[in-house]
Amino acid sequence: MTMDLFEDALPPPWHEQIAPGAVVLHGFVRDHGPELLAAVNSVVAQVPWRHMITPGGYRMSVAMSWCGNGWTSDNRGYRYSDRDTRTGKPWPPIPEILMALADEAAVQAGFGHYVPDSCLMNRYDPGSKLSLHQDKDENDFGAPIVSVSLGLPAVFQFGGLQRGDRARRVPLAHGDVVVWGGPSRLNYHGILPVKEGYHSLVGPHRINITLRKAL
Ligand code: MD6
Ligand code: FE
Repeated sequence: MTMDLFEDALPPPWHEQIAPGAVVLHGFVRDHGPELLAAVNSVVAQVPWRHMITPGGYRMSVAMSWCGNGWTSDNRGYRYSDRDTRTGKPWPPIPEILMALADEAAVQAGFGHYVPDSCLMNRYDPGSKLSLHQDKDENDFGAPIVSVSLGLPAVFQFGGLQRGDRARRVPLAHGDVVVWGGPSRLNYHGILPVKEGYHSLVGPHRINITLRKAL
């Protein structure tokens, strides 16, 4: 007789390639939720969640915070900066646990050691979504992006280089990490509306953390 009945019904961590240069490390940080959430909260205490306005004038349903090089706006729109250009105050540094996670995930995914300089955080409440977009405001497309999912599950859409390309749907759960670069670095992607729910650690939210080389 085994003790299986007493264990979580979660599958063991596994790696899934979803496109050339894009790998999902399923369950990679599943056991580190409390520390990661503490790191998020320490940043949010300094850079409160905010709903950005898109270049087209729409308020995003996703709330954002950041550290390292974050967003700042001027009369030409948003851009990455190491500080809030309106106050001159630097954004908080990227917490050590997130720097370590980014490096380990990039190595596991085959990209080698990684030192990001930017960390964007997204909070999705039920119904929030992120429409198909490209991440192209970074200066270095040679570096991967490490993307961490916490809390409520969501469906990640992953398309091609043209907005109209067929997008596959990838379910992401609490603790999954996507590492993404190389030939699919500029592919369109998005998040379908998050379903109602309650996560025992995170509550009624999904939180996504992306670690990047922006400047
Ligand atoms: C999200 N992520 O998962 C949204 N972008 O909430 C992104 O838009 C994203 O996960 C670039 C690379 C990885 C990502
Ligand atoms: Fe993105």
